Amino acid sequence: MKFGNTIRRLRLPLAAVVTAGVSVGLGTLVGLALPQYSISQKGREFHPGEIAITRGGTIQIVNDDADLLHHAYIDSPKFSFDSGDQQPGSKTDITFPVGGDFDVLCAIHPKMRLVVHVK
Ligand SMILES: [Cu+2]
Repeated sequence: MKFGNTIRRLRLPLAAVVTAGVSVGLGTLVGLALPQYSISQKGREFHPGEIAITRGGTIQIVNDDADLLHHAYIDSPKFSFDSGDQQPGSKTDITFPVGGDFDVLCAIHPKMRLVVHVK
């Protein structure tokens, strides 16, 4: 990890964020400084199942799957995350500080997979 490098990269224009061509059928972008993408977990699936964001971006995973518990996590050499148990109705933010392609998985439902491309 070279922090100098990371800091330099963070200065990339955030305006490039929205050009990722992602169709987010969910949620509403409300003019926040940083775009926040909303991911549904209905039917034991992430919707959308794939998303592209820029470094420093945040996605929000919403457990809108009735009374089911989910448990989102990322286990990669570059970046790890663990939501703990996601209670029904809860919202979990994940901010990606580094670039790369990441799988968000569910510890309870092995078939659930969300691919996040961070540029
Ligand atoms: Cu799950």
